[in-house]
Amino acid sequence: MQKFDAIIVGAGFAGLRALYRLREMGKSVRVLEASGGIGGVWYHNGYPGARCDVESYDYSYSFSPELEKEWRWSERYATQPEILRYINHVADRFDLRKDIDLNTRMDRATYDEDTARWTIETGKGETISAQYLIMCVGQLSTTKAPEFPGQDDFAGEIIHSGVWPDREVTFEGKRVGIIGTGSSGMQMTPVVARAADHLTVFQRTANFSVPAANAPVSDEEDRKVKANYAERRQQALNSPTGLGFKPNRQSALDVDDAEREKVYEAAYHRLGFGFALAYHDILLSKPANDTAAEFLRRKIGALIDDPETRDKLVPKDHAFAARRPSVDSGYFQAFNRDNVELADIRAHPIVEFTPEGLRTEDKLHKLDMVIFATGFDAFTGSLLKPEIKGRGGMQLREKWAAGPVTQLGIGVADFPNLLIVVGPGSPSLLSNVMVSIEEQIDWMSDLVAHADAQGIVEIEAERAAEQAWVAHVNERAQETLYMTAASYYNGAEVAGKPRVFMPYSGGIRNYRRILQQCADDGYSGFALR
Ligand code: N01
Repeated sequence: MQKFDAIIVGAGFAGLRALYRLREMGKSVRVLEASGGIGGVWYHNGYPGARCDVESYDYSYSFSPELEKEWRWSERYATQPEILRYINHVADRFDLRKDIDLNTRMDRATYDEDTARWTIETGKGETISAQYLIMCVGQLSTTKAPEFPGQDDFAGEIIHSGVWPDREVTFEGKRVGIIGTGSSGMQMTPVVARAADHLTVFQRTANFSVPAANAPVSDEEDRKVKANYAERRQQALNSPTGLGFKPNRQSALDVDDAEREKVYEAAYHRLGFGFALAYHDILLSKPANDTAAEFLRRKIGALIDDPETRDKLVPKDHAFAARRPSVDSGYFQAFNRDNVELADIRAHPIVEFTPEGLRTEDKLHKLDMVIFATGFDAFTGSLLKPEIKGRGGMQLREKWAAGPVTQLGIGVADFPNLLIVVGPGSPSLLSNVMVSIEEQIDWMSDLVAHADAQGIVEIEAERAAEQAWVAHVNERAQETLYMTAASYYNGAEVAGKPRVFMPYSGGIRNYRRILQQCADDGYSGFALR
């Protein structure tokens, strides 16, 4: 049996960062990656128009000033191919590939209480022993797709945005349908619209979106960012969501209409996702939120020519950002094209596939290709896919049957030496995930170093601490508007999933303070043996 200090599951941004750090500490490490390449979600989400909606300079590693200096982002919001090039560059530059096993899925991990080690079984039939099992499997990496009657009889092609095929997909001369209007559907719509003969977008819920205001990065801008990079990183660490600009601390209700309009107008044209931070209480107070939502409804409405289409596309049924808003590049404008049609499947649901296309309650949509942009089993999907057995054979699936339970989003009682990166209970998808990844991995590595120095072989979350943390995560969520909408933040995206709030909504800065306090208190809430 092969033996390592740590097995890392997943070779996305988190997995590579964990590998780099642990190797730096002199640990023997292996990364198991189920797919044929590195990059995690950026490997799989190669759909047209895929790009990051966090600015490139913020959505990048901060651990190496040399890397920061030498990498040149070409656009303010990087496309998926550019991000994939970046992570491949990182892997080569730091010689990470030699410790990554591609096409190797972890099927099972079993904790051995006598040796305080995990026994890991892979899809290749290997058995590996490791002291630490570090899950870097991503929050949006297990796709979900509805199954409609007649799907197998469809004569055309069906593709999911989250497992985009590794070959050229063309739309020319085709009638294409996109199901889903989250970030993926909204990003691909304008690109597919330009190429396809005809595009039908099947919308169940109208979603808020803010323009990306994407642009090429000039040499001067690049120089400017790099000259103050450390400051920008610090800013992100001290912000609620890990974005590199100063959030407004004012209430939207403390200013007059004209002033508010001015602030929203500036944020709308510049901040993208950061529009939600235009005032500090947009996600805390419904009246404050109403001002932002009303502004955006006006903006969105003004982009759409046809009144009936406009009425369907303007979101009305949830508070702005209570569900994840999108950052788009011409989504709403795409519906002004003659070849683009909106199918309101809230009013007329999809009934079935036929060999010719999709039948909704009101008509048959003839299609050559259907793209499912229907999202993911978020937060827990990929953590619960393998069989993970802790103390006494307890399964993580059993332990989390009523929703994920963690200490600080990192450790789980009865699952010693299991460490989760950007999992449920951490700021995760409510933050610039790159900031969260680096923060958590550095903290975990310090914990491991502390354990080593003290001769400790087993790190385990304490049950009481775990319960207190879950209660705190819920309390913080109750202070916000997140629970007023059904979304993947609260388990509504998968039928039968526990309806609990998954991420920590207290912000990056608070979370950092809590982690620091925990470390200062000798890693309180973790039993170290
Ligand atoms: O998935 P989603 P996504 N019948 O869950 C609809 C990140 N991301 O892949 O809202 C019909 O947001 C569903 O309808 P409804 C980002 O965090 C980042 O778009 O449930 N429709 C919804 O419209 C994002 O939030 C980037 O009523 C069905 C859509 O499918 C997350 O990934 C880019 C349906 C799913 O939307 C997920 O985005 C892309 C059904 N049975 C994504 N089931 C970046 O830029 C679902 N839908 C970094």
